[in-house]
Amino acid sequence: MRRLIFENCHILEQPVVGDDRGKLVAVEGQRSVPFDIARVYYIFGTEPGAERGVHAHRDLHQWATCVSGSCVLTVDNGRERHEVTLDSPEKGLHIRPMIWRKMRNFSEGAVLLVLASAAYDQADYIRNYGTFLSLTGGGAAK
Ligand code: T46
Repeated sequence: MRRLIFENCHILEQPVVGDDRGKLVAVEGQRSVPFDIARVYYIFGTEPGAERGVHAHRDLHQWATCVSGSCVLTVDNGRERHEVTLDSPEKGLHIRPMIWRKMRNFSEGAVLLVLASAAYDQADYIRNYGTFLSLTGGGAAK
């Protein structure tokens, strides 16, 4: 199921396969997420009060889910800003290119799993919010 956060930004819920042994979610590129999966990384051991992200990507698609614990992801397209709580391995946020993101409020033991459409590339990052706004044509998001 897709739930719209704003244009270009959706929560994608994944089907859960469950039986009396427990649960399993399989995520497949071009099927359960709308891009080929080129890279997987996960963030864990986050220090209390830490903020991560605080950038946008030019071309990268990502799908992020907390497979354990929770965190709050703020997404901003230059015009609108929303907070999404990731607190279930059954749902994740599809973050398209040109979305400014910040992650915070990691619970103890949180593990944020991210599937990405391309290999790690520093040149794809936009780290200056003013540059991001000039590229999106937005004013500061409310
Ligand atoms: C994003 C959010 C959600 C690598 O060597 N390879 C990688 O694939 C990644 C993602 C990071 N790194 C290195 C680069 C830095 O030395 O790991 C270190 C921490 O990376 P960064 O400060 O970029 O981590 P976050 O949590 O601020 O951002 C990450 C992703 O970089 C970013 O693409 O959208 O998670």
